[in-house]
Amino acid sequence: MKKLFSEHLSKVLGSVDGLMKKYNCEELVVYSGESKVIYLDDNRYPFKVYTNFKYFAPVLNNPHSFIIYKSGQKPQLVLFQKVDYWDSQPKAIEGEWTEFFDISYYHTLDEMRDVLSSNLSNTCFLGEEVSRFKDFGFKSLNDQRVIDYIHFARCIKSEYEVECMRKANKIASIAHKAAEQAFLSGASEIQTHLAYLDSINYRENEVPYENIVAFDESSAILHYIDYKREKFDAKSFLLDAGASYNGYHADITRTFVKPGHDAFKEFITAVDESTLNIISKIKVGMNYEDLQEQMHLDVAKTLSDFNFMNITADEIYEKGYSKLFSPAGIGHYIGLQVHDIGNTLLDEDGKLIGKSDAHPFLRLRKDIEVGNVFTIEPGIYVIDQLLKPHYGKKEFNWDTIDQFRSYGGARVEDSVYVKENEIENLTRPYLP
Ligand SMILES: [Mn+2]
Repeated sequence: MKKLFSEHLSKVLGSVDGLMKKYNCEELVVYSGESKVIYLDDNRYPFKVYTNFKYFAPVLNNPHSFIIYKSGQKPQLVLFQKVDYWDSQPKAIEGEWTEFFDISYYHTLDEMRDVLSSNLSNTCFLGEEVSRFKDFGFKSLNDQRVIDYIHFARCIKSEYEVECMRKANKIASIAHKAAEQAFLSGASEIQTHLAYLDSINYRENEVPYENIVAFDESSAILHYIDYKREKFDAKSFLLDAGASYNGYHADITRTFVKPGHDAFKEFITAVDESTLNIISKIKVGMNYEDLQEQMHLDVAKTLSDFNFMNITADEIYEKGYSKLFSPAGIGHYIGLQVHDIGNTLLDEDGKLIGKSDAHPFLRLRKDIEVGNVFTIEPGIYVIDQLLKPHYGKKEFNWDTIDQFRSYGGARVEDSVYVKENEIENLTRPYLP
């Protein structure tokens, strides 16, 4: 891992060298961020480190800290460590990666200005809380061109980053299995959620996004997080939940059903086969939006195979009816952010790709490149808000749709890594 990290850091610093040359800046300062106070309260929201800060180093829980880098020099990591008796005192930072940084500490916010260079007129600043820094004399605060340059570079993952995501998938797979067992043994939605956290010793704010723990018809609510407290005899369970390693995320969805519901079990299998089918179509250089079309071809076929409609799969696809049952995007970049950044950038100069007219919810529609990591997550749901305008139409088999409504829907989501001659599935080694 140390060698991988060293290569990763060289890649990161290499792209920073490029942007500093291009935008005439001699030094880059990246600020980790601050924990926010609830309005007119003295409680704080959980601290979330600035993603471009953790791109340099796996330091996740140190607000008020800095990465300072000058081209060709060893990067500095300046960590803030408050000394007081109210909070547990931070420990010295550890890890084999630490030797690649000059690490120092400071202890009161009054010292903050002094830990930075005395002259910042050629220093670009990146990070939140720009108001604190507005009188420091930086060359620029969050210059969009600098941000774009880094975000574009982040689309191509280093081997270190991929290894972190493999580990995140492994952790999430343990929790997925625990949640499946909780569901099968009759737990409520919230108990199933807690079983997920418990199995990997996570507190609630450590999951990379709020777990979607949806039983029965709630599975049709795409971002369902209103876990029911009461137990009931649920039939199906859609779990969309992740985990993290060194700040890199996993995002996995599986759908389960209790024994005795053979038709829905086969339906889940069809969605699962679609996930693997779409992954098998991935080629370097193709546009990601083509995978969205492949999903709709698969959805149309499944809707036809399971008698949701009285017309052929081709007609379902041509008429756009698959979008009623599958209204979401096929996936997204993943990395330091669950929906990783850089998805709209066509180049390092910040040229943007707009939204798709055909698929406005699709987050990613760039050409697929070696080094990308993204999710593939087809799903089919019975969403009455979308079906309502079509109620009564003879092309739809409403009896079948009524039967499936109580299961909500099914989604199966893996993450993949695009290599030169192979598409590596980062999820399947750990979870069927
Ligand atoms: Mn996802």
